Amino acid sequence: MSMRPLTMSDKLGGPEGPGGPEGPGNDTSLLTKTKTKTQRPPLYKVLLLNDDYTPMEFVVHVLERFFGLNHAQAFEIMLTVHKKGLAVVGVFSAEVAETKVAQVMDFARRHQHPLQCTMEKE
Ligand code: TYC
Repeated sequence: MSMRPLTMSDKLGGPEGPGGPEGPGNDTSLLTKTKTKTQRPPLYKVLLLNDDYTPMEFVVHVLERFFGLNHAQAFEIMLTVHKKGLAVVGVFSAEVAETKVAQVMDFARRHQHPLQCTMEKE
């Protein structure tokens, strides 16, 4: 029995690999990954500012009423503002921060206290 030597055209796995140029074993394609970036909305710090006239009890009440703090937390933040000049009382979305600032400013004005509340982008 005589055998001729194998050649490339016998497709048994020459330089191109088994199955020809794109066949199994010779995948030269690049993988494309799709990365989904989740967008977080910008956050805003709501700040309370110190002044010489607003009563401490009024500030504590504001913190309990509009920021959902318990009495101890409210008293602590009020004291921080009193001693340091200002404090962050919460971090919120733009819409919620704007509402809190407006509520505090309106409440202080109605009670004729000069209490100031502002917001700033984080
Ligand atoms: N400094 C005020 C006082 O001595 C108290 C105060 C605290 C006022 C916090 C404003 O945001 C404030 N009566």
